[in-house]
Parts: sequence; structure tokens; C-alpha cells
Amino acid sequence: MNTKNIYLDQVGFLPKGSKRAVLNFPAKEFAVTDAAGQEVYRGAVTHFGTDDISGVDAYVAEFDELQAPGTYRVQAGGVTSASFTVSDGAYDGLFRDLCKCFYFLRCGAGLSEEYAGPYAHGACHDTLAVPFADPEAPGIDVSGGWHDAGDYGRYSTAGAVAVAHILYAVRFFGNLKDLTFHIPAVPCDHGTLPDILAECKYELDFLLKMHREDGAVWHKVSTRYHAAFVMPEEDKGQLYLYDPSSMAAADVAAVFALAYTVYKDYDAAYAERLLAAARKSHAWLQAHPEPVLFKNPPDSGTGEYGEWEDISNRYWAACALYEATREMTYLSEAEGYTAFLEQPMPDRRWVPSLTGMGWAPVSGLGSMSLLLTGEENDLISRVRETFLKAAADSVETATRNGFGLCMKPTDFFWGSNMELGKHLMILTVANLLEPSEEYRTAIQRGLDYLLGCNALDISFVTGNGERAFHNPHLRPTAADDVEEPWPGLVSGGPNAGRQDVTGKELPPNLPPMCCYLDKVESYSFNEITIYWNSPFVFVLAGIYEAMKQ
Ligand code: G3I
Ligand code: 9MR
Ligand code: ZN
Repeated sequence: MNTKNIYLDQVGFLPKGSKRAVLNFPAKEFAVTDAAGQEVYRGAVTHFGTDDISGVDAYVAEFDELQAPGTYRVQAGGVTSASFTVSDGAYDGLFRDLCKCFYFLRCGAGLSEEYAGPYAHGACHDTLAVPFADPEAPGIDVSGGWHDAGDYGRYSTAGAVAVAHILYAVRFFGNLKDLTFHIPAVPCDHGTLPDILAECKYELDFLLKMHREDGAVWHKVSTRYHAAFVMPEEDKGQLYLYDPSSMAAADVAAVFALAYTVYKDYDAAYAERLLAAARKSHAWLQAHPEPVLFKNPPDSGTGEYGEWEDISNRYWAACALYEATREMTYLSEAEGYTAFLEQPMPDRRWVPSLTGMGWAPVSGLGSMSLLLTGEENDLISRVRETFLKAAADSVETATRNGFGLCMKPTDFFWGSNMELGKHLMILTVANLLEPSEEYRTAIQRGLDYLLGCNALDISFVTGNGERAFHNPHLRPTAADDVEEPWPGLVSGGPNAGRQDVTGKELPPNLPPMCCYLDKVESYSFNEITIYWNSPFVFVLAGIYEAMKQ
């Protein structure tokens, strides 16, 4: 940490975007050089000082004026940065890679060499699953969907949230539907589905299998314990379906209602099936007004995805169903949950509010459905104000450190990069409500952090950036014989909680941003999940759209 470093976004910048590098040593001036080593820009360095997230005594180099397309490096004090590009398509490869990861995480059919190259593998987890609570009952086919993460579990709430991030991006921003990332074509009413919708359909089809005839939704399907580090097709343990939860019923109802609004233009029959299933789960929720929470049963140990409340989930379902059908009962139901969501509760573990966004709090997704209605009412104006207020808070937080990063010390827990994704999604929505350069700059700084402008000098996206992390806690990557993981995987990121044994390898009292190891064993720092990739699909779709204007 004592070496002289120049931290910056190792992928690059859009020509009209704000551009910054951070030096951890004093310098008066910096230069930007092109691929031929020629100086193309020179500017003054300003001293920011030390902050409480990184511990870096930051010196800032800004070069917004550099707009000519090219590949560059920043130089100062005899130090040369990683390279980066300036171009209208600076994030094209990243955008495709982030989306293609969902294909690489597909469970069930196996990945062919045509689409997966060296990461091809055989069919997996396609045996029948039995209820954990009643293992003698007939087996059920729940094959398909995406592996959740570094493990091979498939969890209904996590899957619904990841699909939703992507489908909200499709609803808000046109560009995502034009993105191609080489996956098998899926026919629809008028030709083939856009790649992004074909990929989301793979998970939605699985969620339809997790959705029961009575409207209940199995909380998860997995083996009893996590598999060893083997390829997916070698993980042959019995698959169990774990008890339904109200969070699963609500999240799945919500994502089906949202998906209905997208797929109705492509595959009318499929869309109707989704909406009917959404209504059925909603009816099941109405018949179960008390929370049906989930805890791992004794003698089992895969991902729990436990939540302490289900109101944010019920709110999301009601809002999404309202947006899909415009039936007033759903809107009044949603309004009914807001007293709980909006109450001040400083000591809450997961604070939902109207902007809640994570794998557990999902009220922010419901609020996005309300914004998509284009209607005006009291609830929608409160939603708008809450998003703008949260975005303003992020802008303010970003002034407190040299990285211009909208993260507080308390944001660096397990999956901190999703916390970053949450802030950037809120800023992206705020920029739709009231376009502002302040919001766009905060989004850019957040992307910069993810892509290398951080105290670790690491890009948290595999294959994107000269110094990208490359040892994700991801079973296929650890078990295959390919040197590099596939590109586009987002690491969980720094975690001051250090919940796995490798945390002890780091010195105590590190600033939160430095609590990270690029080690395969480090699941609390360096795992990947579908819902850590999906927020950045939303954010990139948004930044491209915003910078076009
Ligand atoms: O939200 C609170 C925050 O308010 C508080 O300040 C902070 C400090 O303690 O904690 C925050 O809660 C954290 C929570 O994640 C937030 O999402 C918990 O500490 C943290 O332990 C919890 O970690 C979760 C982890 O499972 C352990 O339960 C991760 O979010 C979650 O992504 C992860 O999920 C696993 C699956 O179970 C299995 N598959 C892989 C996946 C990723 O590692
Ligand atoms: O690989 C598992 C990862 O997906 C989970 O997030 C993590 C926490 O539940 O657990 C990992 O599995 C470890 C297990 O919990 C304990 N034995 C070692 C496993 C691999 O590191
Ligand atoms: Zn599988």
C-alpha cells in the first residue's frame, strides 16, 4: 500500500464524460500520453487529503477536456497508470461481458463450445428435486435457470431480483435490446427474441417451475450442503426444494408481472402465462397475510437468503401488478405498505424505505414500477422525492473522498459492490427524473471505482481492465483447466466484516476499502453472484442513454 500509484478506471471513459485519476503521492502536474507515448494533455494536480473509506492521502488529476478517441495512460512523478480508452463505445465490451455472464451461469442444459468456448460443460442439476420436508414425495422437475453464484444453488428471490434489474433496464432504456452477446437464439411471435430477453427467459422459465400450482413458490432448490469445488455436472447430490416463503411468492409475482409488460410485445402467450402466474402468487399472498419467513432447516447448509420482513416484497409485487394491469386494488394495497416502509427506524438491519434495493429489500424495485406508470398521485410524488433525496445524499457523500465515490464506511460489508450498484441505480433513476450533471458524474465515479479507481488498484470485473481480479470464488472457474475466468464477473468487493478465514490474513484496522483479497477461498470478498452483475447492466444501459443526450 506504500508504493506510489495512480488509480483510475482501467476500462475508460465516454468522450463527454467526467474523467479523473487519483494519485496516492504528491505531485504538481500530470500528463496524459497516447498509445505512441506522446503527451496529449497536461494538467495540475490538486490535493484532496485523507478520507475514512480508503485511508489514501489523495491527489486528484482531472482531464474532462480530453475527448479525442484513443488509448491513453496518465503519468505523474515517474509513475505510469494502467491504460484506458476514451471512446463512444468505451463500455461496449464490458456491457456485453456483464450480460454474457448469465449465459455462462446457466444450469441444466449444459454449455456448448459454440457459445461458451473453453468454458463449455455438460448438463447439470437436471435430476428431479424432492421437497426437503417430505423427501418421499414424487420428484419435481425444476431444471434450468442460473446458478446463483460461486455455489450451485438456485434461489427464487435472488433470481427474481437479478432478472428484475435487467428488465427494468429494458423498460427504461432502449439500448439494451440491441445488445448482442452470442447466445442461442430463441424464437418468438415475430422472429427471435433480443439476446437480453432470451437470456432472462432462461431464468423466468425456471422460476415458472419453482412456482407451484397453488401459487406458493419454493424458496430455493439446492443440494443439502454446498458442493466441493467440482464442475457443475459432477455435483450429483440429491436436489431438494426448500419450503415456500412469502418473500419468494412476492418477488416471483413481481418479476412475472414486470416480465409480462416486456414479453407481451414478443410472445403474447408467454406473457399471459407470466401474468396469470403472478396473479396466482398474489392470491396465495393474500391468503397468507402473515410473513412466511425462511430459515435453513437443521442438517442443511446452502445459501439461506433469510429476511426479517416481507413487506418490501409484498409492496414490490403490488406495484408491479398495478403497473401491468392498472387495477386500482393493487395500488391501494401498495399504499397500505408505505406506513411500514417509510417509518423512521435507524437501528434496522435492512432498511427498506421506498428506495430499498438489495437481494432482501426490494421496495425500490416496486417504486420503479410506479414511476413507469407515468401517472401522478401522492404515492408517486413521494417516490420521486425519495429517489431524488437519496441521489442528493450520494452526491454529497461523493464529496467526502478523493475518489468522488458515493460510498460511506458502513457500506463496505459482504457484497459491497451491490451497495455501490444500489447507489448508482438510484442515481440513474434520479437522472431520468431530473437530468443532472452532478448525478452523472457520481455515476461515473462509481463506475471508475468498480473498474480500478480504488485503493487496491484493481478492477472488480474479470477481463475488464489491465489489473482486473482473476480468482473469483466460483466453482467452475476453480475446477476447470482454463487459466482465466470468463470475462464480466463482478466481485463482491471489499468487506470490513471479513466473514471468511482469509480475512485474518489481512492486517487489522485496515480502511474498509482495503479489506479485500483476490483469492478463490475468499468467499466473503471475492465471490460473484447474478445479482451483483445485474445492477451494473442497469447502470451501463442508463449511462449510455444519458450521455447520448
Ligand atoms: O444490511 C446490513 C447493514 O445494514 C449493516 O450495516 C451491515 C454490517 O454488518 O450488514 C448488512 O448486512 C449484510 C448483508 O449481507 C447485506 O446484504 C450482512 O452483514 C452480511 O453477512 C450478509 O451477507 C450475505 C451472505 O450471503 C451471508 O448471508 C450476502 O449479502 C449475500 O449476498 C450472500 O449470499 C450468498 C448466498 O447465501 C449463497 N450463494 C452465494 C451468495 C453470495 O456470497
Ligand atoms: O462456496 C460457498 C459460497 O457460495 C457461500 O457464499 C459461502 C457462505 O455460505 O459458503 C461457501 O462454501 C463454503 C462453506 O460454507 C464452508 N466450507 C467451505 C465452502 C467453500 O469455501
Ligand atoms: Zn447446474
